[in-house]
Amino acid sequence: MRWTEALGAALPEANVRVWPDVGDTIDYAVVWKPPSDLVARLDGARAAFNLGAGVDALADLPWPAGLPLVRLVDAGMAEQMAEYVTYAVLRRYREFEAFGDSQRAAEWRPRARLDKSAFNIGMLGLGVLGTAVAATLVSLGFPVSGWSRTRRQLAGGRSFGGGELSSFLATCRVLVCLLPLTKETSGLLDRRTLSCLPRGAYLVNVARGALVVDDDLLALIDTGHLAGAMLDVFRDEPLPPTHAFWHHPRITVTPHVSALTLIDTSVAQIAAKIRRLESGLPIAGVIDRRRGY
Ligand code: NDP
Ligand code: OXD
Repeated sequence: MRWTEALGAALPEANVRVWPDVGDTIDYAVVWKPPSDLVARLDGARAAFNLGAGVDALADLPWPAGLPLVRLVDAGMAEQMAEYVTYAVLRRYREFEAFGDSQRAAEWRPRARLDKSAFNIGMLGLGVLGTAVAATLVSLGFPVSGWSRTRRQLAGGRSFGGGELSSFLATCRVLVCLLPLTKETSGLLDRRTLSCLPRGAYLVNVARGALVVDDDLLALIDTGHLAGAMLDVFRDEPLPPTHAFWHHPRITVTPHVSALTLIDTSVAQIAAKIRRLESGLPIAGVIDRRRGY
């Protein structure tokens, strides 16, 4: 198994075991959607490492009090996210969907250039990934604004804090969602909030499906308030074959691939953190269980 081999190679002194054959003592756990039986065995462990940036699947499990839960920090995902979102934004800004419609009708229809200075991209979430994506879009000349719990510095863009969501949304021609899924953010993108976007706005969701209320999104696209959406994440994954998103002409679906967990980079990050913990040093990426991310 690639993960076990990579961990063994990065930590030759470690005894790497695969659940459920993990013996009686676990010092460190490396998990993705762990079963509660495993979590219940972690009394005495020194840390649990999640094989992803999002930790929503760790909520509501019986973690020992005080056990540090550690997420991946970038680990090669920021570059992938920037690629995916740049594609979505350029496709919208350069109107490739409209050219596709023209091609299907065999119509030669040049379109005037859109005013880039008025084509604002809004980042919901200005963390590790949101900030990296914003920087790429700024480098392409797009005006970018961002919303986060606490107001962040956004180089070349305007930043909004928690209570300013509707003012932030009103600025976005494209809204890119890179928020963690928590009790506070679940269902955040519903009819009320999505209606704060200007008419013709476009949604890119690369965070978690449950941030969006599916029926509200569909209704707002069907009434023409929103132009469409590019969705990489869904409430149920795989997206059920009968779901309306699959066949909607203004929705693009990808199968949770916007930023894949890269084995070697992730293992290197985890191994480096284990070494720091063993030396009594602090590490980045320990989640705040109360906040949920
Ligand atoms: P970070 O923890 O670095 O950033 C989270 C951002 O969201 C922060 O800016 C934070 O605000 C903001 N935020 C959190 N809660 C709220 C809230 N209630 N109101 C306003 N802002 C809030 O996470 P990452 O950037 O590393 O990752 C973001 C998410 O992307 C992950 O949680 C995961 O779900 C998703 N993801 C998806 C992948 C995919 O393949 N589709 C791959 C990787 C990640 P503040 O700065 O104030 O703390
Ligand atoms: C992640 C993911 O959170 O892959 O890292 O979705």
